[in-house]
Amino acid sequence: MSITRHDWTKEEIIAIYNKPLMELLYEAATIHREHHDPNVVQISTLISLKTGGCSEDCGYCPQAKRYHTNIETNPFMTVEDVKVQAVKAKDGGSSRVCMGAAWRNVKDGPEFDQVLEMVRTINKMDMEVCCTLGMITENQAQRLAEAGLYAYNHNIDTSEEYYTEVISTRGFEDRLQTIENVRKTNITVCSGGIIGMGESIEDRAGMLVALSTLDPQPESVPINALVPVEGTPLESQESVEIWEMIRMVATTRIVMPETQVRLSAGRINWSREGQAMCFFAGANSIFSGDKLLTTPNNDLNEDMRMFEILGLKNQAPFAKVHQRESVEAADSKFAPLGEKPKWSRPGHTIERNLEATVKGK
Ligand code: SAM
Ligand code: DTB
Ligand code: SF4
Repeated sequence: MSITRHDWTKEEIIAIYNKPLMELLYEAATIHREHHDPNVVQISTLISLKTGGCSEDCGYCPQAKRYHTNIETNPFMTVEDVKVQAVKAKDGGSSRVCMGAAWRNVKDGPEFDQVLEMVRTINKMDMEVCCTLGMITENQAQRLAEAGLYAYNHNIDTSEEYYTEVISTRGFEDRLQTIENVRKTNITVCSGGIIGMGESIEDRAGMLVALSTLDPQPESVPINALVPVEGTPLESQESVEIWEMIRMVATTRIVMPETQVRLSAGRINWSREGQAMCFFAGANSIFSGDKLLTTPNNDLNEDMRMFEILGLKNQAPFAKVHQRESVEAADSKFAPLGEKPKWSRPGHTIERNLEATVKGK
């Protein structure tokens, strides 16, 4: 069984990334099978609570107001509308709802209170809830945790060196600080980045060093391929080839064996065969639904057909919590008395998780 290391160097990661593809795939797939069921893929659905008008200058982002992109903006969503979309997502086989807002950071007040209510509402539907709202303080993370938030997404996006080429309005350190704030609660960390922004392989490796040396490593790592959007500084960037995505997924899997690796933006451009190779290389999560935040995503029926062809099953909500709790229950005679399991969350018992069944397709 491969162990989880927190001391990966950039040189080691570059060497992995550049291995002959068949060797890289074999190594990644072997590690993947040691830690995960290779036939199970988790599905998340995105909901954009507040679209566009953002003050930041992230060079890839259609939601930054300074770039005058052609996106549909919307007023802050109501709890009722979110609930309707979450029901739809659950019916479509999703185990997690991820709510995004085009904010630099979270501000205490009525909108944040509404987000907390949305978190409580989705939690009651027995779905994992994730938020991506920009920077948050430790206190805000704690309030989200109390509402039942399962994961917080905050990407580092690229290497520390390349970061300043893409974003100037907030620093790499600020990103790490938010991740640290989330880590102080029982919310799981979702953090990854984007390839195809003009960065080098060294930068891709640098990003993986930053993520893999976190201890604990993020529980999920989204790998986005840049979706070039007209009006943004990166509008003319050439799309990444599927081979680069496969290499990036495989390398991520090798350096972060336990994490959930999510195929994120850009998936709409890939063939079923390309995606199948990504799953073989260790990807075990996708975003489903016809839209990401502002850009189109793969058709749900197409995705379900792909799952059928590949014999993939979608993961039940809280499957990971359940898995951890069973291991911990078996080991309990060795656990220090009174210690709370790392993965325990308010409102979720083993019984409830057992009720959640993995849908066939
Ligand atoms: N405003 C919040 C923030 O910046 O953390 C949350 C939403 S933001 C859109 C979430 C992530 O989506 C970004 O960090 C970036 O990695 C990804 N993303 C945004 N636009 C993208 C694009 N055009 N292509 C690929 N990924 C993109
Ligand atoms: C992540 O890493 N990718 C998702 C989610 N986390 C929030 C967002 C992708 C956005 C792609 C561009 C858009 O649709 O606006
Ligand atoms: Fe704003 Fe987030 Fe887009 Fe950056 S990535 S411009 S912070 S919405």
